[in-house]
Amino acid sequence: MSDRMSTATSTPARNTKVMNRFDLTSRLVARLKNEEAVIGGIGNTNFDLWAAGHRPQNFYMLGSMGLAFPIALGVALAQPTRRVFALEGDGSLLMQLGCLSTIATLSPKNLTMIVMDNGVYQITGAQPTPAATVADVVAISTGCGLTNSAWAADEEDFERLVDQSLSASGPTLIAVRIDDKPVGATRRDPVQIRERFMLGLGVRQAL
Ligand SMILES: Cc1ncc(C[n+]2csc(CCOP(=O)(O)OP(=O)(O)O)c2C)c(N)n1
Repeated sequence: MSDRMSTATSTPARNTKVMNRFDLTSRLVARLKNEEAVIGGIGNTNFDLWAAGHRPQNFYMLGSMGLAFPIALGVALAQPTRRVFALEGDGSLLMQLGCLSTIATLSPKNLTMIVMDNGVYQITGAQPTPAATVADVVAISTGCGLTNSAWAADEEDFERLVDQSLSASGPTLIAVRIDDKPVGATRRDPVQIRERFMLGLGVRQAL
């Protein structure tokens, strides 16, 4: 095996603390002022977003992996004065990598993406994802043209990167290593989730 190949099969270089998704989600929610949209992906990101305190501006993806960032891109482009956050699991992002180069190309500066990397498809039984061994989501994101991409070293660094993203000149991707502690559950009614979100974003009037 060549040096290059042996490098490619080593664990990604992530000098970061293993943190907790609910704690980080709660830290993010605590920093929100009011009108920010937050999109949670399938998997546990949307459960912890719900558990951190439901807001009308939250959207919880159900059913399809990897759509948190594409949905957030749409919201960010449609409402450029609104800050948009998106939370996605590593497994889901790896299934939908095409979105990263699209987001880099369109470059909405009001978009902050957070990758919750536990190295497993936790919700379906903790099968390992490629991020557990070979794939580094920050390296991939940077390679797709998202130059504001970084691993958060610890909780304080996470909060610093979130704050920094608010004044960045383009989209930001923050990756965090997390444990696989179990989480709660959202109420799973897709129509209700969509209607509530559209009301929350002011694009639909209450009946
Ligand atoms: C196209 C597709 N394949 C498989 C599934 C089944 N599935 C739902 S969530 C999930 C794992 C999600 O993993 P990750 O995004 O890393 O989040 P975590 O569960 O670790 O929070 C899988 C395999 C699905 N919903 N859609």
